[in-house]
Amino acid sequence: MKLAIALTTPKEAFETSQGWRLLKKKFAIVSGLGYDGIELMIEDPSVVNSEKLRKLAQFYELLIPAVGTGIAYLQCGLSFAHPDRRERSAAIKRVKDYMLLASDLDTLVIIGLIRGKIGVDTSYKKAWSLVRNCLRECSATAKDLGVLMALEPINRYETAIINTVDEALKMIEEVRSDYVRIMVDTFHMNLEEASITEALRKARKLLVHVHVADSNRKAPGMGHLNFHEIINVLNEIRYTEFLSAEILPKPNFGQAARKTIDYLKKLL
Ligand code: LER
Ligand code: MN
Repeated sequence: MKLAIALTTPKEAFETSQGWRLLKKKFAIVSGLGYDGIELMIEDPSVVNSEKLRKLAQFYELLIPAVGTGIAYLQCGLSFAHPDRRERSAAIKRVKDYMLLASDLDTLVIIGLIRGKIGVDTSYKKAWSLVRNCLRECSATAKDLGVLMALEPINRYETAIINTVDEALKMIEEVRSDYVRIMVDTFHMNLEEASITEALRKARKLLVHVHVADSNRKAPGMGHLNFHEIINVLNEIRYTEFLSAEILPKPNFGQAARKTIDYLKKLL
């Protein structure tokens, strides 16, 4: 398994030279600590110069295992479950833009919070079908570009649509595309799964990415999750992709990144 850390990139990182300098500093920290990759949470992929970003990653010998899309929901309200068709089209357009960027960077696109929440006047069934239809539409582009989408179960306090691996597998079965796979996040699993190890075994065939965070969203080792057991099961199911730390930058990004790699390296 390879290790990465997720980095939230502000828009300025791609729009101003000062922002780009700060981004470079983060790449230098992550590379210096010995990580294999850096996952990038990006608000608007259309402002990113993918060639420049690819070269930056290459310079620091970092892979980009995934592009995170949640900020497009948090900052711009873009969502697959939006009751308004035009809003859903905007979310689909944004995900297609993410896929274009992902194709240039040779990476996958996370479908996490961007699927949205159930609207006040929408039933669970309706929201489910809205998300399914949007995923179907996006999967045609995913196929054309050869880019995978990684559907992430998220805990109930952030969305009611797809909280568990079982629900993600059901959605993927209904979408019927080889380009929609599953990823998990240990923080969400801790809140939603009856057994984290059994859920990982169920996800095995379609598992393409793993977010790691402890029970409190802090660096692994700072809460009460059993990472020894989690890594054992990931080895058992022959998962060889990334463990990507999506953690609170506490007390700061550099120290949280150091704690994570020090802790996980001993378990790998
Ligand atoms: C949000 O809690 C999360 O885990 C993100 O990866 C979803 O976009
Ligand atoms: Mn996550």
